[in-house]
Amino acid sequence: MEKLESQFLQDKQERNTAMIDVLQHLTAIKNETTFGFEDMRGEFRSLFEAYDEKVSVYKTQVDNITTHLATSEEEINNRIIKTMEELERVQSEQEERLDTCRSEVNSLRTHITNLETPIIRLVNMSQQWPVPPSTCAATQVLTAASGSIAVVEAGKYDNNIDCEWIINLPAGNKILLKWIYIDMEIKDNCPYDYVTVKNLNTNQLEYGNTMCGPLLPNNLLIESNRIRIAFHSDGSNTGRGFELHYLGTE
Ligand SMILES: [Ca+2]
Repeated sequence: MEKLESQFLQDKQERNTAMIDVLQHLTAIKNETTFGFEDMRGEFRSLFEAYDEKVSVYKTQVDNITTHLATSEEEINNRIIKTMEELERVQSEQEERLDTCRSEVNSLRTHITNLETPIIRLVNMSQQWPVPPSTCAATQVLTAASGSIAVVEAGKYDNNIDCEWIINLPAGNKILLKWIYIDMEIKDNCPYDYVTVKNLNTNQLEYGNTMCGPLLPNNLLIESNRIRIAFHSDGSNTGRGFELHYLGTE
């Protein structure tokens, strides 16, 4: 009986010891696990904080880029609008210039056409001129629509002569002059022998001055129905004088 009791007590003690061991072991596991959780928590917290910081940086960058893009878009739009306005202005200017050029070309064309017809008629008439020229006399008034004027028909003119031809056509006519030849004593400003053409409506000298020498004056359409052609020679040196054809044109 004593032996059984002793055996029972020994077993009980051994069980207690084993239980204490198990409890200690469990406590150690619990402690380790707790520490582990705390470490993990700390790590997660750091990770979240770093993540938040990065997100904040990215967000700022995205905001900057968005603002920049909006500004750039506005600038680009403004530039496009300005460029379009400039293009429209240039186009408008060019159209205006083109209109002016067209108008000038048209008026020039009209002017040429107006001049062309009487010149062609006069050239045709000159080629088969039937009328002998009116030669030098004190004063001759010519009212025919066309005619020929010469100081002399042939040879040389005399010294000390003055002659004038007044061409008097109906109002509204213009007078076209075509020079055939000119040959008279030459000197600067033509003080000795000379011919002049005066517009009797304006009292202005056509060609600007007296003419002499051998240089053929340009053909001229005078905007007047009345002109005076005058010739003068001094006391020495003569020539063939001049010949011209005239044509009245409306
Ligand atoms: Ca002379």
